[in-house]
Amino acid sequence: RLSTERYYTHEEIINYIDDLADRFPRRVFVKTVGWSFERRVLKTITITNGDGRSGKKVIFMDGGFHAREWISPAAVLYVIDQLVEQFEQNADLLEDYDWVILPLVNADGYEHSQSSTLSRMWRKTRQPYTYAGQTCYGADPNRNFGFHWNEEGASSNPCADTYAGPTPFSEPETIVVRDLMHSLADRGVMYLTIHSYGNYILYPWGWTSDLPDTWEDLDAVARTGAEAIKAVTGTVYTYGSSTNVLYIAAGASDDYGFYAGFNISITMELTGAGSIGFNPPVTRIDEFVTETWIGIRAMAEKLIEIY
Ligand code: 0X9
Ligand code: ZN
Repeated sequence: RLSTERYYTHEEIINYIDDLADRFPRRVFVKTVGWSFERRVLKTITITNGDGRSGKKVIFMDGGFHAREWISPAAVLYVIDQLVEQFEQNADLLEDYDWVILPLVNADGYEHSQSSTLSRMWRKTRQPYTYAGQTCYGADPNRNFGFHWNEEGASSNPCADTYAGPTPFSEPETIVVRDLMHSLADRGVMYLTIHSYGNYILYPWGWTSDLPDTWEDLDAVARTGAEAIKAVTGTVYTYGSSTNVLYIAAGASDDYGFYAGFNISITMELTGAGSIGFNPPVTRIDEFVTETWIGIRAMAEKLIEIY
């Protein structure tokens, strides 16, 4: 069973989903979707109710874009655990929807941030970029998507934490997410990407302060998630468009997913504040991932009601 008492390594995350596919061969499918720059394997887990019906609508979720946001892959694994191991309680979420989940996008950065306390706050990927005789590592995967790329809230400096990369999709990891989005787009109803921290439920746009035409649906889903969490744990999540409630930042995956055809696209910034920040103590992982699940479950239920 999944442990919420420690943070997993990349290898443990892969082993965990591979093991579920072995144990639940009718309901769970694991697929290699690519490799990171340093050749770590990237795998998705597809969770179904096992009825064999193909062409269902899809919820696509990912985690671990930013290396230091360790609670993100932990929360995504907990969602996987609920949908697979607690299937009976969650069968309604899998009746007309399949869930496709990529638990760890930035495998290289994540491993780097676990390698020493000096690297604990690493954010980006690990591909080296040399500029004016200086080598710096990585692009910000959440500034690397090819939609209004590098327009606002991103940097052209390879040494900056929000480096957009030399070109859109310069990182193998963002190519993997882009290609998954396009391959799922005709069935894709919701894209959920899990970050930390700050307690936000964000929807497009993040490249402009304008709202999409369908902002009321986006707002209804986000509000449902925030209200569910508030009701159960008391934690207050702020919801709204990325630009309007957080800051403007172009080239992120949420805007790209919405542009690619997902009706609902949400970035969740999980709990972690003050001295906890990016580093929730292992004793609180369980509390934060169960809280996240309450919000995600409520948003999925709302989605199923609307679409
Ligand atoms: O800046 C980001 O990439 C996200 N915040 S984080 O602290 N996890 O780095 C927010 C992204 C919100 N979405 C857009 N701006 N499109
Ligand atoms: Zn992040």
